[in-house]
Amino acid sequence: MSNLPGTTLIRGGTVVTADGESRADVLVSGETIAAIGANLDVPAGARVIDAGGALVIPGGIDPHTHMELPFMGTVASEDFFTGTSAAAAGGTTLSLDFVIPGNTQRPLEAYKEWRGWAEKAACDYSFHVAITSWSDQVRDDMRTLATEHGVNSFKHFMAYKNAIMADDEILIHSFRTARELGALCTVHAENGELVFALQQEIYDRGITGPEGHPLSRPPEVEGEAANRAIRIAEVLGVPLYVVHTSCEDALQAVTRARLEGQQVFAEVLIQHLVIDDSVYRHSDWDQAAGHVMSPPFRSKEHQAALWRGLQAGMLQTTATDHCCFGREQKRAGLTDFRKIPNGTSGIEDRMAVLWHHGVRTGRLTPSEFVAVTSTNAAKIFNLHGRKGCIAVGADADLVVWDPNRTRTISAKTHHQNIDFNIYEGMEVVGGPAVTLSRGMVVWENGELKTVRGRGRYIHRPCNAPFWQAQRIRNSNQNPTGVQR
Ligand code: URQ
Ligand code: ZN
Ligand code: ZN
Repeated sequence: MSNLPGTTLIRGGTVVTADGESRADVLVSGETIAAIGANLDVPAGARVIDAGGALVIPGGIDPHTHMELPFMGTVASEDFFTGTSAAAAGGTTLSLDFVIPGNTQRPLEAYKEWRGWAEKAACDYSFHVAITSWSDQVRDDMRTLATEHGVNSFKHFMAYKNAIMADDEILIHSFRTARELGALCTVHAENGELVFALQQEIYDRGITGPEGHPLSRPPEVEGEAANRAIRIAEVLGVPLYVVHTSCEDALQAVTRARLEGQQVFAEVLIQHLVIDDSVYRHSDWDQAAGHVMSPPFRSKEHQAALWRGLQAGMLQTTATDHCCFGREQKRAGLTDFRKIPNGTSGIEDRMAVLWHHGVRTGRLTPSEFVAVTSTNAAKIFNLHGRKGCIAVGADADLVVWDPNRTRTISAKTHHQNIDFNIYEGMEVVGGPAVTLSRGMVVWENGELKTVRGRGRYIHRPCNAPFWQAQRIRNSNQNPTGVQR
């Protein structure tokens, strides 16, 4: 049976959106949704997918991935084809990845380089662009990227000193330019100077193994940076998105700001919800090192706070920070934890793990699941209407979600290009029976049907209506007093 886009009727399912559930059929014509309704007629020649007993949800959006990232002396093992294919196997049809300029590289040059790498993608993708230095040229490149290349979000790593770290001066220049462009600022919130100092202190005390990693990045280090970025964004009047919020310290900073009416959005990684810091005390070095990522895994108390934050709407999106470094790559830090490449996988498991630990436990409703795995990210990054929804005219990124599909997660059977899986052995109930990417079946009956290069770069316009509610709290930023 051809899986190329044509006319497909997904029949008998329960359509679940961020706003509710309804028994409805979904008709796909070519790459877009053509009709939604009960008992739709089957057009001549249409392919029929029987979704009886299953849910029909929007394709997942992972707002935080790093395919083939050059980092810490190596390159992430997952590339844009294998990574977006593994995403489809898990129900994710759009990845927001990161362009991260090298030390002397212009943002625009880096962007063009990453666009080249991503041409092999199997499903759609887009790019946040990191600002890792400052000059008039960087400012000009931000303007070009925002006005000509559909980049509406700029990333700032407040950690990784002597590498890609942005100090306060860079934050201020970049945030001001983002405000002028109507773009969103995002941050990796850890105090990079503190991390650097603590790493040195811990190493000098003779702690060289992976257990040193979380010791050098305690929650206070993240909480300080999150609050600092939030305050800078408040004073400069720009919307802010905090990536991988991993602890209560950072969550409290986000919550305070949101309750004050500031436009701060925040993301949580699935792995931070279900894996705790005991992994760093594993007797097997490879097991412990395989979990080295930043911010690190935290105690169960922080996990409970993150679940509350997700349920309360203080955390709006779930992501994976999919950044794969296999066993041999991690062993670069065999005698010095500071040299273990930071990153873990997860793009294939994100939605099933959240369904199992979120919906099946009653923490989240199916609609909230759709909101935090797809719709909210579409709204925040100004894609809604085309992505992250089930609506006539939207891209036919759809998942027939089988709430009873069971799987035991393992590196032996996953589709991710890495010899390690942080969820190894976890049994999950709930998963994609069928995934469609712009109308084409890319995953069905446990089989990948992706086509190399069929993924498209998705432009994201600035000035998202979702951000316009931003109250400019500092009057000198808005002398006319006019609400923008
Ligand atoms: O910091 C990030 O988001 C990238 C470099 C992935 N690595 C990680 O440990 N999170
Ligand atoms: Zn990060
Ligand atoms: Zn990341």
